[in-house]
Amino acid sequence: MQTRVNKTRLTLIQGDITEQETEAIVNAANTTLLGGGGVDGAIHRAGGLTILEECKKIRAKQGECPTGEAVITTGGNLKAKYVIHTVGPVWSGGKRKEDTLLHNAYKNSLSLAKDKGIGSLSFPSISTGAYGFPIERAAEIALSTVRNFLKGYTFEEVRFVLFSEKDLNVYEEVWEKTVNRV
Ligand code: AR6
Repeated sequence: MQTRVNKTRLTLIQGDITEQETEAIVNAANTTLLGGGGVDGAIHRAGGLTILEECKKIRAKQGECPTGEAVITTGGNLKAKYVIHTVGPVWSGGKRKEDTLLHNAYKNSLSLAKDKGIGSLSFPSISTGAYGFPIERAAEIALSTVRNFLKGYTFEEVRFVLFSEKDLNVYEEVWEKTVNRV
């Protein structure tokens, strides 16, 4: 699905985020910034060791990356020039500020992209894999955070890359609902 939010192209597709040619891709990392499974593992595998080296430098400077925050490295061997590493919350029932923290992860990634002058970026579905965040609730937060950000800023494109067809359907349905609510 492709649509426009003001002047920004918003795309929802099924695919592998490591193959995207947007200027940046977003990684669903953990606070250590040292890699892991899921998207994180795939990005480090495809991007090569440069990304890990840069993550280590960031750690040496600022320590771990708190949940909801974001940092940026180059894209190593990826098509994308940059990787924005953000940390989503671990789902633990919804009473530990998970919604706000997930919102912050998207918002801080978008702000970092804006500050760097990045024209296009791809997001995975942050926190809905190993971290167990219910996907429909996560999709509502992801899409509304992006939509609000795009009220005040224009990218060429913001893309959501969903790994499964099922996840893509959830995001598309949530998007339709959101649009109709406006
Ligand atoms: N492209 C796009 N989406 C993917 C890909 C891919 N190549 N691989 C998996 N997904 P997860 P989280 C989907 O677990 O929940 C890591 O170990 C996946 O199907 O990657 O934020 C980190 O180091 C799911 O829908 O991220 C952290 O410790 C979504 O990406 C922890 O997992 C997110 O799943 C973060 O957990």
